[in-house]
Amino acid sequence: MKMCSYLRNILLLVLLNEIHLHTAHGQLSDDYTGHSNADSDENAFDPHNLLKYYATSQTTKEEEVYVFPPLSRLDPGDVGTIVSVELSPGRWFDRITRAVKPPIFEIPDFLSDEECDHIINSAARNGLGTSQIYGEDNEPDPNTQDIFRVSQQTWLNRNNLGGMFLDNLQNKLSTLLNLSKEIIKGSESMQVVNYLPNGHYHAHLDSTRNTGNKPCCFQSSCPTPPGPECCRICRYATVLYFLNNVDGGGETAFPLADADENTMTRFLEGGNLAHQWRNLSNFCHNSSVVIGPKRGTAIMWYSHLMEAETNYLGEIDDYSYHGGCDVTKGTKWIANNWINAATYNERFVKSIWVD
Ligand SMILES: O=C(O)CCC(=O)C(=O)O
Repeated sequence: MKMCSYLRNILLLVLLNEIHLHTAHGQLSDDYTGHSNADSDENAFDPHNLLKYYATSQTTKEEEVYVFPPLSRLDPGDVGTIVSVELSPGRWFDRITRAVKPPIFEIPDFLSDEECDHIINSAARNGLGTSQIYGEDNEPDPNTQDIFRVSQQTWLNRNNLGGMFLDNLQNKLSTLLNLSKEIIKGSESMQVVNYLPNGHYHAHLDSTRNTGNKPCCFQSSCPTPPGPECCRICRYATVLYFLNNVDGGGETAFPLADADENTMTRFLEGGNLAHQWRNLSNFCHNSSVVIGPKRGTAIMWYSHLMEAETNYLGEIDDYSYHGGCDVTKGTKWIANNWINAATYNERFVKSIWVD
């Protein structure tokens, strides 16, 4: 009896191994030929995970073995490198490297004036509310009365933006980031943010450190809005769009981009230095990368490393701290597209945003 079930498990393992490699390979050859596929690497294949997955599945039918597409990563080259990229048929854009650690790119004129207006108008129609910080109340600091994030925000989906607009944007993002369209479509909705004078967002990370065993929010059934008690935020990359020209201030700043290790160690020790550097009302122009808000420009950066052995979501990148400096005059509109990605261990779990 024992022998029988042993043989059945061996048979199952061989079968699932074949299905798994077939599915992962199909995904890759469709979407980005020429990239390494960690799952076809024998060292990366972990049969225990597959058996665990099978234990929760009802059948061995091929379509039930889902694999999240592996990631890729743009090579930034040196600071100042300009690469011309065709992001939609016949339309070329400059991709300028602004930092290497993390890779930060600026893409001027990524959105047209009409596209910027369309996003602002859709947000205004939807209505904006006071911006929140994930899982925390945005209360004033008791010592300084300083508020960490001062802005209004809303979320826009396909219903708000329209199918054609969103499809075009998602195609462009998939090409820009060299990531499968499935990853882009399975990512969070677009967040639109409006700042008035004195509005800002002090330096923060867009994603959560993977310390506990909580699932990624985009792969879990947490209540809305999700909180840190339930899931962690898994944002591999951010694409931020400046939607208008600002009369004064409103830069996006990265206080630690390309910093040396010593500086990072001192920052991570916390205390006064970290507090000062994160306060962009004071520190904005001491930051190593400061990008002025120019209508239509997109900034793109990675908040996580990519795990080299697997090509899935790696550690959070502490060099990616960033925020919005004080608006000193006028108003500032931006939008964020956060690109969610799975870790190797969670690669069999689909995004809740796709069917
Ligand atoms: O407003 C900016 O320039 C930065 C915004 C930001 O960091 C965010 O919304 O997460």
